Amino acid sequence: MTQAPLTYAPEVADALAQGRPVVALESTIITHGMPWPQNLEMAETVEATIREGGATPATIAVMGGRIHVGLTPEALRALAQTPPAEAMKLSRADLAVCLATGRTGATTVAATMICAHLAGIRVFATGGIGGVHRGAEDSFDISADLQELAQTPVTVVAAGAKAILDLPKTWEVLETLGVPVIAYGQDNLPAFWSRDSGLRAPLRMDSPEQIAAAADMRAALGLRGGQLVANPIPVEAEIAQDVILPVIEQALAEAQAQGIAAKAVTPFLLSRIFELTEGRSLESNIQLVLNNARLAARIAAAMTA
Ligand code: PSU
Ligand code: MN
Repeated sequence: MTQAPLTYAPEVADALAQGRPVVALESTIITHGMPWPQNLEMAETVEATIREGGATPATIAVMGGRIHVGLTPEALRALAQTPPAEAMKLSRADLAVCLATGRTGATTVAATMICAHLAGIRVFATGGIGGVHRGAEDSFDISADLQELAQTPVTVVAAGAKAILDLPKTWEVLETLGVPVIAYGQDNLPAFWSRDSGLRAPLRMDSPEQIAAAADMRAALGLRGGQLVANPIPVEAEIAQDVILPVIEQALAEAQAQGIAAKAVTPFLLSRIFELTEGRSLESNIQLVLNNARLAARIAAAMTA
């Protein structure tokens, strides 16, 4: 039988063998979510932030028929310089095909959760998860990230779902799927670039220890799936809802007029919002990822304590 083709960076293998905290990181945000060279700067700073938090970073990507769990500085740079058209955007549906054909692939939230779980990593930090797209009643475009949260036992730290989505529908689907959506340190759900979506969170927790204990309890109860920790962007980095919402509306209208569909939707919207805000959305996006990395490192430490 074919074995899962995992290649560990030496520091990740050591940390896992010694029971030290490890935080997984995705790579689609590098290849399809941010432009060069800010994508590399973000990826390097996120790794450094996790190290400062006392955990080992494991950025996950597919290269040469192997799942790489932790990338060398050279591999990280090469990935950041790969044009979006040359890297597959991998979710549950395409992971095995990418591996079997030896192509280069960047892992979304869903694929990163699968790989992290195979590698024995229980915590993962990202920017924002995918979710139910606006107009999903016609397009049926619902990110596979939601199904993955329902079945793979990894705690995902994000700044909510990306505000380009239909947020109320996204939270409804997660509730239906039995995924705990936990706002960190506040009563309302954050909305990616803004701290407050105006929507009340189904659950709230105020410490990494509680979040780690809830993950252990799910396992003890035999419940499948992970947890979503919705961590609000730092105040100084947020873009107010009344500023970002019209920009999102304009980007969505352009996507529709140009017939952008399927996997191209999220990358198109993110890059148009970046242009329309003259880079401000990207700076906020980077700051919220760093903030999520800090919290994820603390949760990983609590899970190994
Ligand atoms: N978070 C970001 N930027 C991104 C993403 C997350 O700050 O680009 C990526 C993640 O990999 C997520 C994906 O899984 O966008 C969702 O894509 P889709 O809507 O096509 O499922
Ligand atoms: Mn989609």
